[in-house]
Amino acid sequence: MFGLMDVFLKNDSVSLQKDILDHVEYTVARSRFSFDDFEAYQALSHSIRDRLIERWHDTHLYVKKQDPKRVYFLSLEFLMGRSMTNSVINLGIRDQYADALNQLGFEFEVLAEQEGDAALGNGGLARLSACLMDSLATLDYPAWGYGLRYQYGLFRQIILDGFQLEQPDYWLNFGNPWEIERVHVSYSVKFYGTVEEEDLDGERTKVWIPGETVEAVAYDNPIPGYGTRSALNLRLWAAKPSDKYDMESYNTGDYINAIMNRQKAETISNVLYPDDRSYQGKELRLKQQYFFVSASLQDIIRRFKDNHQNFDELPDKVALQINDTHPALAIVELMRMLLDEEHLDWNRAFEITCKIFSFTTHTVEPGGLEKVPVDLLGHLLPRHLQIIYEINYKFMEELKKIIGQDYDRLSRMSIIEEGAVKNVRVANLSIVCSHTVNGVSKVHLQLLKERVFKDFCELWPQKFHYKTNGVTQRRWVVVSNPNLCSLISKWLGTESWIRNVDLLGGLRQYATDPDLQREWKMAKKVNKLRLAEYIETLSGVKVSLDAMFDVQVKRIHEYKRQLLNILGVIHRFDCIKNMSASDKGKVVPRVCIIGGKAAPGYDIAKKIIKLCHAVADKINNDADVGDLLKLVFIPDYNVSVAELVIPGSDLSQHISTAGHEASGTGSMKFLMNGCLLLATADGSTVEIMEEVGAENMFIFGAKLDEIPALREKGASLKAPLQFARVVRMVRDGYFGFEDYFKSLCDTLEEEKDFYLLGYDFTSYLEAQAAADRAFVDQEKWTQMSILSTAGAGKFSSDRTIEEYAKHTWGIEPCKCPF
Ligand code: 26Y
Repeated sequence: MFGLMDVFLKNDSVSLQKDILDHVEYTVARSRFSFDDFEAYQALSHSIRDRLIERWHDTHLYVKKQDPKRVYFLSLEFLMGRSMTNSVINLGIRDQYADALNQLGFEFEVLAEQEGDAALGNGGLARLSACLMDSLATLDYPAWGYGLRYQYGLFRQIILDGFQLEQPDYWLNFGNPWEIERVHVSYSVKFYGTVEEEDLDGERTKVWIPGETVEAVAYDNPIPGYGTRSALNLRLWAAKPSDKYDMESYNTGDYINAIMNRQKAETISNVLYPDDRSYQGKELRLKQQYFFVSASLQDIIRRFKDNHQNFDELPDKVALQINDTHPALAIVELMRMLLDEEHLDWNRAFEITCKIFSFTTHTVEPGGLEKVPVDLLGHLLPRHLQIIYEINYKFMEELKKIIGQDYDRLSRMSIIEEGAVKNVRVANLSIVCSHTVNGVSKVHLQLLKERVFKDFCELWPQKFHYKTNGVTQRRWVVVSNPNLCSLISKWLGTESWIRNVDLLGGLRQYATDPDLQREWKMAKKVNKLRLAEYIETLSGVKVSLDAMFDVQVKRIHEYKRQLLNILGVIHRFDCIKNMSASDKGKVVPRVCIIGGKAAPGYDIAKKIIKLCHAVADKINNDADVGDLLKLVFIPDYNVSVAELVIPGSDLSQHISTAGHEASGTGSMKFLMNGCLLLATADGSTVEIMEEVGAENMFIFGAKLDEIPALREKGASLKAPLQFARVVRMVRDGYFGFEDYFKSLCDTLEEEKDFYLLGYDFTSYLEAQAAADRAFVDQEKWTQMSILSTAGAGKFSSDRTIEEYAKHTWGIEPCKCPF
C-alpha cells in the first residue's frame, strides 16, 4: 500500500534532476544531452508546474469536500509578471532546484531571466489583483480569480529617438508553461439578438434569442501560497468559435465565409485595452466584459449547483468581488440567470444578488467613471438592458420615498444618464446592487464621500468603507530582493515575517546599530550595482554608485506629475551649471530615473516621455555636470523591471497632486525595500506617514483641503521665478523640439496649471534639498531606511485580504491538512 507521502513528487536534488531531464526529452522534445538555456527554462518550468498542480489538486479536492463560502475575485486585469522564481519560493523548493540545476550545469537565475512577463493589465489595479491572489493563497482562503486570457497583453514600449512607440506583446509566442488549457471547461456566451416572451407553466417568461454565440474556454493558472500547501486557481477565459448554432451558414454553401466569420469570435479576447483612466464606450470592450463575466458566472453557478438546489443558500456560499466597475455586468447577468433560467421571482433574485456582490472602486475622478451608451448595450445585450431599466425603475421609486421629489438628486443618482446620448452609469449600478462599496485608502473614502459618490454616501453611509491596499512581501522583497530578505531574517532571528509582516517592526530596535547599518548599506550597494549595470546596458549611461538613485516609475499621467520631476531635474542642472567650482564640491550626486508607459492615445503623456529624453541627452553629455547629475529613462517598465529597479533605489517619488491618487501601491513596494519616499500627502502616503513618521519621509505640496481654493485662484497664483525659468528653457528650445513641446508648456501656464505644478514647485525643491541633506549623513539616511522597512508592515496585502475576508466577504480560511 502507498502512504500519501509516497505519491507526492519528490524534491531531493536527484529526483529534481531526473524530472528536469525527463521534461527536456518528453515535453520539450530535445535531447537530454543537448539543450540550451531556453529549453532548460521550459523543462524546469514544467517540472515546477507539476508540483504546483499537485498542490492545486489537493486544495481543490479538500475545498470541494468542505464546501465553505468562497470568494470569487472578478477582474478584467491581472499583472502577474513572471511565475518561476515566485513559484519555487512559495513552494519552498528554490534551493533544491538551484542545486539540481547546478549539477546539470545551469544556473537558476539565468534560466529565470528567460521568462517573459504575463502583462495582462495596465497598472495599479492589475498589479493589486496579483498581490491579492498571492495573499489569498498564502492565507488559505477558499478563493478563485477570474479574468481574461488576452492574446496580446499590455503593449511593449519601444523608445525611438526619445519617442514612445508601441509594439504588440504577443506573450504566448513561445508557449506558456504556467497555464493549463481546459478544453472541456467551456461555456457558450451569447450576444445580440432579441428578447421574446414565452409561456412557461402559465407564466410569461422572457426568452433571449441570441444573434451570436461564442465559446469561452478556461485556462487555469495555479497560484501557490507561501508556507502552505494551498494553491488557488486563476481561471482566465479565451474566446473560441462556437460550433453549436452555426449549421445554417454552412448549409448556405458559403463555406469559406462561414469559417472566416467564426474566426472573428476569437477577437474578443485578443487584446487588452491599454488605457487606465478614460473609458470610451467601445463595443469590443463591452463584449470582453460580458464575455468574461458570463463565462465566470456560469462556472460559479455550476459549482454551486453541484451541492445545492436552493438559491437562497447562494449568499452563504458565494461572495463575488468586482474589481472596479469593469466586471459590473456580472450583477445583471446573475439577475438574468436567476430570473430567466432559474425562474426566481424578481424580489428574491434581487435580494440574493445584492447579498453577494461587493464592489471596490479605484477611481477618484467623477469624470473617470465608466458609462456605456444605452444603445450600444441594448444592441449587444438586449435582455440585460431590460433588467437594468427594471432595477433602476425600482430604485428610483424607493429613492423618491426617501428623498422626495428632489429631481436633481434623483437624476444624478439614476443608473441611466439622460441626455443627447443616454448612458448606463456602471458605477451607480454597482453601488445600488452591492452590499459593500470599498475605497482603497483612508483618504480615498473621504473623496468618495465628498466628491465621487456623495449622494450615495449620504443615502447609505453604512455601505461605504475602505480597505487600504497592500502588496505582497513575497514578490516585492523575498523574490526581488534576496539580499535584504536574508538580512531581515538574520536580524529578526526568524523568517516568520514572510507570512507575518508585522514582525518587521522588530527592526526598529536595531535602526542605529552600526553592524546592521553596515550590512544594510552593503545590501543596497549590491542592488544599486545590479541596477547600474542594467542602465548601462540599456542606455549606455554609466552611473556612479555613490550617487543617490532617485526613482519615479509608474504609468505616465499628468496627475502623477512626472513633469514636475523633470522640471526639478532641469532646475538642478541649471543650478550646477551656474555654480562655482567650490560649490560644486558640495552637490550631492544624483541619478534620476524615470520609467513608465503612456497610453497610446495620450498625447501629453507621450510628450512628457520625449521631454525626459531630450533633457537627458543634454544633461548626460554635459562635461560641467559629469557625475553630479544623470537622467535616465528606463523603457518598457513592467513587473520584472520593477523587481530590479525598486531594490536598487535610494529615494522614490510619489508626487501626485493631492486628491488624485486613489491609493498608489508603488510607494509600498519601495517602502518595504528601505527606499525613502519623497511624496505629497495623497492616497496611501498619508497612511505611510502615520506608520513611519513624517520625519522619515520628505513630504511637500498643497494639501487636499487647500486644492479647491488654489484652483479657484487660478491665474492669480503667481508661479515662482525658478519655475518660470525652467519652463522657459523648455519653451525656448534649450532642449530642442520647441514646437513639439509647446502644447506641453501651455499646460503649465498659470491659468491652465490644473495639477498645480507651479504652486508646488517651491516646496518640491525644498523637499529635494532636504533629501540631499539627509543623504550626506549616511548614518542618518540608513537609519531612516531601516525605519521605512520596519514601518511597512501595514502595507502587506495579507492585511488587506484579512480585512476583506472578515468585513466584506465573510469567508474563513480552509486549510488543506496535508
Ligand atoms: C475603464 C478602463 C479604461 C480602465 C482600465 C483600467 C479604467 C481604470 C483602469 C485602472 C485603474 C487603476 O489602475 N487605478 C489605480 O488602482 C490602484 C489600485 O487600487 C491605485 O493604487 C491607484 O491609485 C489607482 O490609480
